[in-house]
Amino acid sequence: MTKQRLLFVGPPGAGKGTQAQQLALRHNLLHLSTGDLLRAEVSAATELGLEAAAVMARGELVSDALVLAIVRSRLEQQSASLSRGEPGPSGWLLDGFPRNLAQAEALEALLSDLDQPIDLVVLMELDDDLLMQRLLSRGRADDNAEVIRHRLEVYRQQTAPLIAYYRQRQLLQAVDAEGSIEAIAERIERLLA
Ligand code: B4P
Repeated sequence: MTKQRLLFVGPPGAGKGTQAQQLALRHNLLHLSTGDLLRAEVSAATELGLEAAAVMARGELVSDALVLAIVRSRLEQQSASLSRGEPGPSGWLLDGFPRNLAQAEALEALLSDLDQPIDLVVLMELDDDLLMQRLLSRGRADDNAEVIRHRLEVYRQQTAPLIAYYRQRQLLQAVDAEGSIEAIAERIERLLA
């Protein structure tokens, strides 16, 4: 059976969101992007959004408690709906979460409660120069050279340790994230079989 509980990890701009969205559609997976969920809270000007906005604009990580609460409620909802026999995706794809070891450990505990182990962690790898180019041309509010440099630094310090964490658990597969969107999608598909 195809792997259906997936994490996408990689530096900002590697294309996690781009690939995750398409893959989730192709395989009918629940797509949870913590970046998108946070941006939705910011646009709706909720209390949570107001708290997250300034942190995101600086290129730093929003608090673990806040992000965890969002992911936990979505995964618990899906699990409850599945156990009631309701139609809907049975697998999921977490994009941009976890982003540090504390989040990874909290996720491990949550997934053990739900009895839903991770099948695969996809690491998208790309050079800093290309990351910078892609993000500058995307032009989101947090995509300016100074903030991008800071996000790359935060990635190296806080997120990159996840590579060893998941490699040790034999879950990690790296993908070259340079090339066309279609070529990268094919590389990822090969890992799912
Ligand atoms: P995210 O929303 O996760 O975004 P990202 O890492 O910047 O981008 P991604 O890798 O998804 O790239 P994309 O597909 O868009 O994070 C934003 C912020 O949210 C963080 O800085 C943080 O503050 C907060 N946050 C999120 N999750 C958190 C967590 N768990 N804990 C704490 N804080 C959290 O692609 C980038 C660009 O490249 C796009 O323009 C795309 O069109 C282009 N592109 C994609 N693939 C391409 C290809 N093959 N060739 C050319 N261009 C390509």
